[in-house]
Amino acid sequence: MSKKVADIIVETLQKAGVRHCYGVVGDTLNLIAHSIADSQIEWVHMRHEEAGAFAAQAEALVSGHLTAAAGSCGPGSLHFINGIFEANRNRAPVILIASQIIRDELGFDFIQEVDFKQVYRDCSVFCDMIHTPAQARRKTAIACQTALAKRGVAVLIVPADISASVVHDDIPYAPHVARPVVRPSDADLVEIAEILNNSEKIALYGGSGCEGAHKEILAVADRLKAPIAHTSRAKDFLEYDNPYNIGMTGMLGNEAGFHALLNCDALLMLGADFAWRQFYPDNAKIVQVDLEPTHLGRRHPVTKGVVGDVKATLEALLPRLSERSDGSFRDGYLKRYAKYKESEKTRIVAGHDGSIPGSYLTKVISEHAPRDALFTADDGTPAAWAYRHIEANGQRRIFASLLHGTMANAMPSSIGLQKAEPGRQVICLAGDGGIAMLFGDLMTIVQHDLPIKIAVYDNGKLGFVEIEQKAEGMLDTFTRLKNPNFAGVARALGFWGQSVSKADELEGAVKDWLAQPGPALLHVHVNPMQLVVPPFMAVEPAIGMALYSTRAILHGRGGDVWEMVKENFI
Ligand SMILES: Cc1ncc(C[n+]2csc(CCOP(=O)(O)OP(=O)(O)O)c2C)c(N)n1
Ligand SMILES: [Mg+2]
Repeated sequence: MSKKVADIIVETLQKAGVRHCYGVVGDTLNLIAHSIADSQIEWVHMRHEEAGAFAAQAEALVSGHLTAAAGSCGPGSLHFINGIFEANRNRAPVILIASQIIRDELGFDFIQEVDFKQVYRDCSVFCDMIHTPAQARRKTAIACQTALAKRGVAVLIVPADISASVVHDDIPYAPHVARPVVRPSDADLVEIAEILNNSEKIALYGGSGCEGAHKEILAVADRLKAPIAHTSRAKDFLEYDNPYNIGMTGMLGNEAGFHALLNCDALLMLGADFAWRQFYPDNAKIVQVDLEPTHLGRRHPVTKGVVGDVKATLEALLPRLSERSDGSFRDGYLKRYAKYKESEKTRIVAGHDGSIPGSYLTKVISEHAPRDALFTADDGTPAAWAYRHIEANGQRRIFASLLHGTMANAMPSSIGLQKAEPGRQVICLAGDGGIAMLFGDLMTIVQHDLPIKIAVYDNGKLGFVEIEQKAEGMLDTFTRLKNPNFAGVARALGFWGQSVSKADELEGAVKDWLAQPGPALLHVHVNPMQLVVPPFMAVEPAIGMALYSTRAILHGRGGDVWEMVKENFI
């Protein structure tokens, strides 16, 4: 049977499970867009392709389904790049259809010619062009299969003349995705058990690979009398219903998680690839379990690294572990964690003079959000507050740019979450810097009538960067933002919009905002002097803050220093 290649591509995407395609149409993409319009795949009309890539990866992460993005040639498909890095780093199964100029003109610097293979090589698990009409189905199928199997981005480059071709198509190439159960060999399990059975102070450290293994992790922790610390990406999977939880280590963590990891004599790392080396113990035996062989020992030397799915590995390991009777190591850190949580009740409150610290705003949102809410948080202070103050419960999820660390991720990611989960409340915690960067896609939210709730944390600055600068002893440089009234702008775009700046009006405003049936934006003037303080005050930042304070006073800005001290340390 003869078929148009554009139809073959779209049919294959649909068979691979694609439900939405995010993008902007144009020239070389028009035929594929036409086929999408005739298919079950829904087109989500973005205003900026980068936002489309953020949305696609968020949908792929929350649903596990392959999700598509598509652009026109040259600048159109180039614009996706930062979101595609985010997607690939987050291991989101995404396929980008990068349409291309006709083959006859390739290589002659034709108008809008961009070599996408060069551009996307470093941020994809598959990147290739359909070279002939006859290979369209086979190459699309293998692109989809690679994105799903290797969990990342497949970039499929499609010249316009190929999309327009008609080809005899009767070979049933289709994507296959196997999900084998992977666990270490018996000999490896014996070795791991020996290390753990012969250690005194054992700590568990879980990463995002712990998804779906809550029960098994608790059983191992119980038997070993080990506290469980976790990465920020594992918060959704390990914080809830967990009597052994001691929270996070790292810059966003707390002192219980931080010290337990440094003071244990055996660390069992489960699906964790935490990048910051200074948070690993130097004198402990480390056992690392990870599904990805290349992650073993890449951050810090480990005693024993094995390849395995966390759930299957722990199921097989548990019968080999002897029950420990001494729970003093674990209980000491559980007490420290409980003390830290208790102190939050008095620390995370309205600011002096009735101002609203970002941490307090986040806590209030967490208290009023539904049990199954989906949150996105912008890189900057919103992500720090989200991981500290949004309460996990096994249903909620938080999506932030933890690996790529990009600004502007939150609002467009919320579009993908809401498309994937129309029945759940999607709440976006945006920075005033972050929201401005891809502002245009607020219009996508209105155009697609998505009832997303956006809170803008307006501190009038690139706050996180300012904290970095102060920690290095610098005066704040190029961080100030002259902002509009975001609520007014939102209303002009078709959102419900309201501003709030007084702590005693915050709770009512948050309730009103979350109760809106449609898209709603709450513009919150947050305290501009609040710092993100790590679980320890390392010597360098402490000296840096002192230097900043001295410099600020010398420049006649003693008031700023006093505000900072008052809001963070008194
Ligand atoms: C695309 C991009 N540009 C710059 C940065 C560096 N950066 C990290 S956080 C940040 C400030 C974010 O400001 P805002 O969104 O207002 O959040 P705040 O920290 O003020 O709450 C900047 C500039 C980045 N991570 N990504
Ligand atoms: Mg800001």
